[in-house]
Amino acid sequence: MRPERTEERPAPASLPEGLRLYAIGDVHGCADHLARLLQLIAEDAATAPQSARHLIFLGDYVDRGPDSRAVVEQVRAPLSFAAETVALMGNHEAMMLAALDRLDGEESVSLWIANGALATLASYGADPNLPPALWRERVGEAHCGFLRRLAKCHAAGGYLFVHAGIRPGVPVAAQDEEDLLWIREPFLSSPDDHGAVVVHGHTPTREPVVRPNRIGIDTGAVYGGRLTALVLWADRMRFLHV
Ligand SMILES: [Mn+2]
Repeated sequence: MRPERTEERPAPASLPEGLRLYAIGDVHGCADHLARLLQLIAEDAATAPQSARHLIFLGDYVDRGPDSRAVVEQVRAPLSFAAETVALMGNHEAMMLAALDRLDGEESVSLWIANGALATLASYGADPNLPPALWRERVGEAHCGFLRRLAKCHAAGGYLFVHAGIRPGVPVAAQDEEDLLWIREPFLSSPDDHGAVVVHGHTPTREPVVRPNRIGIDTGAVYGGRLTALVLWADRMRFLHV
């Protein structure tokens, strides 16, 4: 699909002057999409040379798609156009870590396998028939440590960035980690003002969803859709798609 840079439009919240923020939705092993999207972001960033550029990955780097290892590598790599990069944890990273650590024994392994782990294991050259302790060896301490240290949410200006969403009516500081990584309803249809506009991935839609209280940008790259970045600055926004 052809790369697209949408027209700028009013945003539902604002960022401090001089800050330009890029948020990237669920990648799921689509390393080629990510490389093309980062190129598009670099081109967009060049149009705002005076701004500080921050990059936020919304999680779900692994599973289902062709090259999870390469995606994790790309997310870890410092990017010349971004002064700061924040990588959030998705439920797929949580499942992967639980399986590698065998937190709930066999159950955590079968949950991960049922959610696209075979593609991830293949990308790391790990044999799914061998015990998970050996998978962890293939993934390596650098990647395991990186995944373990991923943040669960990030706030900037009038926005809150999180993988899945938040539980309506619960203050951000009191949110359950499970909700931040997994929630769909009642978050998705909630009309509540959450105190910040929630920017999230996790629930794929054909086009980004823009509501007064949330912006969803998982456009299902791994299901044949596009990979999307949301660009935010001042009280404006646009999307980049590949
Ligand atoms: Mn997810």
